Amino acid sequence: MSYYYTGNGFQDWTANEVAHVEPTTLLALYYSMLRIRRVEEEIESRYHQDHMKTPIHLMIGQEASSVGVCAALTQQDFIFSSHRTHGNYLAKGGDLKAMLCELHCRANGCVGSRGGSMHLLDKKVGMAGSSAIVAGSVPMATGAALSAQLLGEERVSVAFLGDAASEEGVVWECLNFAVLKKLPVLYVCENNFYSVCSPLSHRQPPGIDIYQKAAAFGVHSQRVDGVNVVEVFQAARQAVAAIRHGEGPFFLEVPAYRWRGHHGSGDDSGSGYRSFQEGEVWHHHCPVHAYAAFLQRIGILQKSQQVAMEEEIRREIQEAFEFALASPLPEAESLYDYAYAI
Ligand SMILES: Cc1ncc(C[n+]2csc(CCOP(=O)(O)OP(=O)(O)O)c2C)c(N)n1
Repeated sequence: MSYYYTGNGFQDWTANEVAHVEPTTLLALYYSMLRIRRVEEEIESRYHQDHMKTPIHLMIGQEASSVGVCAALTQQDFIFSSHRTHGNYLAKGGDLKAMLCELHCRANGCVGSRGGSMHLLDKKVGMAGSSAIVAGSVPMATGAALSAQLLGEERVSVAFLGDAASEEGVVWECLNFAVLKKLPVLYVCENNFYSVCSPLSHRQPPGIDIYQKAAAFGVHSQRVDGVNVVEVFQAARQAVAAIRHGEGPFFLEVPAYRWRGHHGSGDDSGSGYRSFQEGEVWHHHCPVHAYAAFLQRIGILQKSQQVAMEEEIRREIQEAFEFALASPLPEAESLYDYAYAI
């Protein structure tokens, strides 16, 4: 559905529109999106081998929200993710080896093999939690923001949530509380228009957008083009600056299409709930390739640089998979470690 696509298309951009973003940042945004795309493609291509002992939820097509938002944060800031974690974690500076070890259920995974893909956590880089309970990230981020405020710590907390999460009551309780207390929290709604196989139009009434509902709670709220990483970055940067300045919570709705099925590998379009034609509209606005073409047009990305980036990422991914597959499985005796009650 191109309904939410704002039509900004990179073709129409001029260099002026990115004048306030350093060229090094523009390149870093591209590198981070490309890395996430290639990592997920590799995970997908190997998934059928069954070495990864975890369900997976790919976010190919949705890279710009993770990358644009996390580029506006410091390492001390916290993010909380849903079940669709890979992009959020890697964009926040996550360790690819630790992530792949986690997906392969290895002892040196970032959650010691306890989490799998849906429960990545790595406090070193501010990946403070993720939850497969839809909307679970929202109370966690709100609580972390309250804690930072009470402790006088200068930290912004971010909750990534899906469009279906906005149908959970806890989201609105949290928004109300965050506005009341002026909490340092940013809510990022990655709206991909589907809850598993259920389209947004079957679940929410037309004419009232998610970001408008948030605005009705008194949250500073905005919708940005979710295939345009620079637009996401600039909106997140402004929001984070205002949050640090004490202006209270912000909400960004970031629409972008999920190119793959809800979980596992492959595209399930055509299975009855959405069509291949719908996806094709979005494929023309690929957040990674359209951005690369734009950067090349304005002379910031050279073809040779792009080739070198691809090669560096390819090597990193290959090494990380080799590392994960050679890593030890957890010891049976460690089964009850971290268990609070047995
Ligand atoms: C509280 C709760 N209800 C239902 C589910 C089952 N479930 C898992 S993912 C999902 C869809 C989530 O959609 P959304 O929040 O839009 O995120 P997306 O998968 O599109 O990224 C559902 C309903 C769940 N995990 N938790």
